[in-house]
Amino acid sequence: MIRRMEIGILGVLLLVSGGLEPLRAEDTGGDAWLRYAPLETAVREKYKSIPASMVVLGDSPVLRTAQSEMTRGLRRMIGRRLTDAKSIQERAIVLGRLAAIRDAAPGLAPPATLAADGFWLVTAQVRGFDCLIVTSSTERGVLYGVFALLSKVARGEMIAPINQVQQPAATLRWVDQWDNLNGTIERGYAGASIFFEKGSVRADLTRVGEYARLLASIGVNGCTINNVNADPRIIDDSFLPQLARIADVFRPWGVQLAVSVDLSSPEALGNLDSFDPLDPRVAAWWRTKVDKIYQQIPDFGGFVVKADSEGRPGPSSYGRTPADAANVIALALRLHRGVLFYRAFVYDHHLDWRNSKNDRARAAYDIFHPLDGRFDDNVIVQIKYGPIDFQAREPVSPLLGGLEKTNEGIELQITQEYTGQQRHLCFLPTMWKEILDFDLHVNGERTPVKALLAGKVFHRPAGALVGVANVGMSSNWLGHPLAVANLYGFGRLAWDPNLSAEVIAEEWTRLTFGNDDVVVKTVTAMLLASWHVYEGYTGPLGAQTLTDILGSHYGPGIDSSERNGWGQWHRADHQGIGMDRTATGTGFAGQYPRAIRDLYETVQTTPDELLLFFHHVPYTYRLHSGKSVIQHVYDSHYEGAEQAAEFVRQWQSIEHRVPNELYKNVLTRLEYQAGHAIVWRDAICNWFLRTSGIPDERGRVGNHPERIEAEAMQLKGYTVMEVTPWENASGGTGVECAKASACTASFRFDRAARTYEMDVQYFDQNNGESKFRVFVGNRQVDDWVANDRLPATRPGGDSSTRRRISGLALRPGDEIRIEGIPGGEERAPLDYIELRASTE
Ligand code: GCV
Repeated sequence: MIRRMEIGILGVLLLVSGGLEPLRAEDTGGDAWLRYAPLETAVREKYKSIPASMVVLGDSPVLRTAQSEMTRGLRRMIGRRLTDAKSIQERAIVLGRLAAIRDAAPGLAPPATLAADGFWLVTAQVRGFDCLIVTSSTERGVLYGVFALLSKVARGEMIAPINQVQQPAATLRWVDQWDNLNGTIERGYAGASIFFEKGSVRADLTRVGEYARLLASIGVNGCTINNVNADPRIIDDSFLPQLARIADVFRPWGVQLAVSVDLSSPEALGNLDSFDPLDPRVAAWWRTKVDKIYQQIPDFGGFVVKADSEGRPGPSSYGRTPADAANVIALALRLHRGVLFYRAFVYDHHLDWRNSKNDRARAAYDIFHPLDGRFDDNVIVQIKYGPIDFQAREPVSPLLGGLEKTNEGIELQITQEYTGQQRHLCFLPTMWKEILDFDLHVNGERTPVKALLAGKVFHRPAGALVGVANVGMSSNWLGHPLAVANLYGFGRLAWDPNLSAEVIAEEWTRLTFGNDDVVVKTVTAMLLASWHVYEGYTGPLGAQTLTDILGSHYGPGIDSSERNGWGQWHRADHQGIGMDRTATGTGFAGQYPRAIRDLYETVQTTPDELLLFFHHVPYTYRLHSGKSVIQHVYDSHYEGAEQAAEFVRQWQSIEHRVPNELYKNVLTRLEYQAGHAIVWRDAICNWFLRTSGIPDERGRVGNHPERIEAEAMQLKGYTVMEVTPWENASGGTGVECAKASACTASFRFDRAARTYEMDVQYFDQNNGESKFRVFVGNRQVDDWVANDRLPATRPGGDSSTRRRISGLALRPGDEIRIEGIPGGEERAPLDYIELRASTE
């Protein structure tokens, strides 16, 4: 552990050696990638030509924000104290909308096409003075330009001379929050809501302002603040002044406020006996409601609707279509230039699993494709990237290619619901890039998803990228310090889907950690590898994330998807695995344009990574890689778990290059992830070994010579417990202590004398805090409290975790004893210990 003084010395060393001023622990929180750390003297030299005076043409909340952000950024990074001037009388930074710039500098030739929110950064002479101009057709665009310029400075990029235009790909770049009015967040993994508390909007909205600043810096221009499983009260008349407070905080950052609404609101709030979208009383109710909202929030963005989905009320109650439901509200919004996002996540979660023709994946296309052209122009159909639900791997939703006369938006998930819940490192822009670049070949033409979303292919008035963010009160917004890269990456891709995942990862790393090349290289490499690693140990070959789909969506739960109506089936039996979605099966592949349909219809042409999404094959089926399916399952899980352990080593290699507190925080998470990857690996491999009866060619699965099962130890007080499902505990069982006092599990060590690393695998529930102590003979070698907040109230794959004790000197005959004292409802449950000879 480095002490504070040593950090100081380290900081001085880094400065002397030419790096950025070291990142301080307090820099890693609210400011995220906007920390504007002071640049080292040699780097500042690059920016010495930046003018010392700033002229802002015009006045508005957004322009004032742009001005203060520029002032703040340049002061902190290069020590430049900008003076404000009214007009251009000397070298100046000039901020303003195009119209104002044209007046002030008639000689300038702005680019012919500067789309709304797009900006132009240019160095030019104005009235004989060298100026650095940031301009756009909108004020928001000017703010975006300021952020872009500051980002370049932070990353040490040259900014003079400059002549650069940046345009957003899609008009609507929104984030959705799934916050509930009581302050919780559905699928939120970073603390309480920044918006709501105990049924009201928070009194202190400081964090909301900070969030809006982050969003603006990546070009996000709208934020829906509440759960799509909406509480009707969100638009109750009495609530509107509270919403207006949030809009006031968003406004200076150019972020439009939006809310999710419950389709039955006319009934729930309006005392009507119906919410039938074709009932004129319902239409009138929405009109009045929307007018009232705009009276208080003139720049209100619009609504998001989840209907007829997972128990939400919807137009099907009246035999109406999603288009009927969307249009009645959209009409009310249109008068105010508001938009309506109607989610295509509509499906029956009571499907008959016995019917092999049933397929949840078909639902969005089956319901929405026939309605193409029936949605009003201010409606955007919001489509999850895959046909199921944010799995670690899914094919692109065919609906994205199935709407030609309807605005469409893609829904990506920043919050890692099925991808490790911010406890596992999983950098998602790598996945999103594959989706956005995927060419759907609509009408036989080149039609990458990103072009469809830009609205260019079918000349739509709007297109959208929406990210479900679910940031919370956690000081770093998303819980895992490295998960923040996903929020950054979403915004960057929404702005420019042509950016590569590599560029985004590197930008974020530089902005967050500084320009130390070793850190940049290491963190970037970890980010870029992480999605494949996560996929590798959680779900093979497009079988989806094999998690507990009925509960937490977190740990392994291979069979939980089967024999129920939720339709996340993989159909594994003792002979084979996979859903037949071809013409002989559910016909889902037929929803794609011909070239893609043909690709997926045929088992030989289907890419390995999606094989089981489209085909049911025997375990012995040979992949393009030459491996059998079953061996791939084993290998990918072993490789994935090894690579997760490698993240720990990679992070350790930059120990003295990042602040100690941040270092420890990330290290703890990566070590946990490496342990949990083994839980995943073992659960999946053991389950498939038992189900298929085909052994691992390399003999690893089911063989753990370094493991001593708790149930095989000498138990005092502890009793053997069955864990359900069985594969989530080693050997299917563990031990628990049903007493109020201590229980012990012990064994005699019988291997060679030397130093060992010992992992104690135990279960850490969130409904109690057990205490553990480990002894070698009479010597206590470790103790800890099981007080993590894992999403589990019982022993199993969600709660299974490990304690690593390093440098343990052992001799044959030593007694190793684990003492567990239950706390609350947690009975100090243990699974096994594993002993490996230390390598150091
Ligand atoms: C907000 C999944 C999630 C739900 C979520 C739903 C949706 O099913 O598990 O928590 O509900 O998707 O996107 O509407």
